[in-house]
Amino acid sequence: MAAVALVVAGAGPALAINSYNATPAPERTEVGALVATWDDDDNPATPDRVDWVCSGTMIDSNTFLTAAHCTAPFTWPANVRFYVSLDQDVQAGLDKGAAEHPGDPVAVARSVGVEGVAHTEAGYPGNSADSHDIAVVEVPAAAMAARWTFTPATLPTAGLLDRLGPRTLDITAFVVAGYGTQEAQRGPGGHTHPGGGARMKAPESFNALNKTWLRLAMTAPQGNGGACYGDSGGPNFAVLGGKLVLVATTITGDAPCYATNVVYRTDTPTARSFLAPFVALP
Ligand SMILES: [Ca+2]
Ligand SMILES: [Ca+2]
Repeated sequence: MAAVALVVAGAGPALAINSYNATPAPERTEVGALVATWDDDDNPATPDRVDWVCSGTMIDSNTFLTAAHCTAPFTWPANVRFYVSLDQDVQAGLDKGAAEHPGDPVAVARSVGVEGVAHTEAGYPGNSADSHDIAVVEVPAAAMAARWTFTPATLPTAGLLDRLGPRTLDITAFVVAGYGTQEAQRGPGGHTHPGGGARMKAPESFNALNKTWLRLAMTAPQGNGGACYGDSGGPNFAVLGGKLVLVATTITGDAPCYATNVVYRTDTPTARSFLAPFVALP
């Protein structure tokens, strides 16, 4: 199992939300990209790298839900800075920003996003039963509202998926969203994101449920799509009573990521106790 952060992970899945059965998701105004600047060559004299690295979701006016493997301090150089962007096409914005602000990664990041402060669940990376792979980025509400109009996602009540149970989940529609891409093609001049960096969505269906994980089928023949690099931290919604409920966040999958999206539940005691200081839970 490989973590699916775009930059943090080394090798692994190769497909993406935008690879099959996926469509742009401009209506998912609450879904955003996690953008970072960091010293990627251990040389403070050269400019930091700037890129989108993960996905996430606004769960109230100032809290962006993402994955711990996207923010954990031990996975980053000490000078990392995080920004949240709710733009539809973050890659296009970064390309434009890079042209306008050469050698100034902070200005490039600010051209697409609002800077925030990451809070990573203290128990991450946990164990296979509970990875504690959840984090938030706290952003200034006024700056977010000045830049974007968005409706925060609805979180589940405690133990919602257990109460629904496999029979109901089997007939429930799921939607995954994120900015993920195929594995970045890196070269001496940087790298490219084939088709990635824009907000996409795809349908999924129920596969299995355990204490902290939900497994969602992303099999193409069934009409499903799925998640891959850069989709980490992004939302997996259950469609319940016609409304989208953010029941889990994208964490990992089976290489090469065409069968199952393995997502971390937001209705568990671990997730809820972590989120409680940041958001009013239902
Ligand atoms: Ca550097
Ligand atoms: Ca909040």
